[in-house]
Amino acid sequence: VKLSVVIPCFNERANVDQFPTELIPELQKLDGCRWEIIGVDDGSTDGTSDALAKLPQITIIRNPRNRGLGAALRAGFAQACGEWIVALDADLTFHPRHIKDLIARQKETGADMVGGSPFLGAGGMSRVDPARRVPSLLVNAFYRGLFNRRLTSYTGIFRLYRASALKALDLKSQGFEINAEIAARLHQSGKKLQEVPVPLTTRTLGASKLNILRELRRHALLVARLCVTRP
Ligand SMILES: Nc1nc2c(ncn2[C@@H]2O[C@H](COP(=O)(O)OP(=O)(O)OP(=O)(O)O)[C@@H](O)[C@H]2O)c(=O)[nH]1
Ligand SMILES: [Mg+2]
Repeated sequence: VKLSVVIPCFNERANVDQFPTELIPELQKLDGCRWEIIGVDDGSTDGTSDALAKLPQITIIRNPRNRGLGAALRAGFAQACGEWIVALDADLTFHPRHIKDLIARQKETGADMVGGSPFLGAGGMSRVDPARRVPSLLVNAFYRGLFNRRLTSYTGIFRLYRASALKALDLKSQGFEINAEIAARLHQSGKKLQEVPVPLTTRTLGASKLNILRELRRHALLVARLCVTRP
């Protein structure tokens, strides 16, 4: 098996500098699994690409201009050659040590997607600012209603995907709503979705890229698209 770890990075130098101690050892511990890292540097101006270039097994996609998280993930997925794909935040708020939990659940269940959810059981959000936590709770509650509570987290990035199922989707999102689009489209096409509890912490290095009003608008447009078109 081969695993592609896709990491969107927009001005994340300080975090990427932690990857040799925080990410690489976790990948090396995965038994019998070959892996590659796809870093998508989306017009960073802080030397993110230079930090990515120091990593083993890395492919870097460099966008000269910032095109948003959705476009970055789509480019990363298209480049991935693994049979399995993990999407991971650059800011280490979901820790790479939990990649093995996603893989274990996939093996138990045969799922096409396994999400890491802070809303499930032992997951939890530690030290996450209420201004960040409340919109996330509301948006997820909305998607849960729309999709019969199949998942607890529709907006989280940290997931394992069967590459063939993910690549079959015609994804359109530009921003952070891409994670909800993927979960919704896999649900609509009858794929098997699973979750494991994973803690979400708050970023300690670098600045947030999230603009809540812009992303809420994008979620509203996504919901309209999901209701009108089917995969
Ligand atoms: N390639 C790319 N990555 C992005 C873009 N915006 C955000 N990201 C990355 O997506 C991930 C999530 O962004 P964050 O800024 O951490 O957003 P968040 O997790 O909702 O908010 P905080 O953790 O509170 O900052 C990080 O790895 C970012 O570097 C973008 O426009 N392009
Ligand atoms: Mg973050």
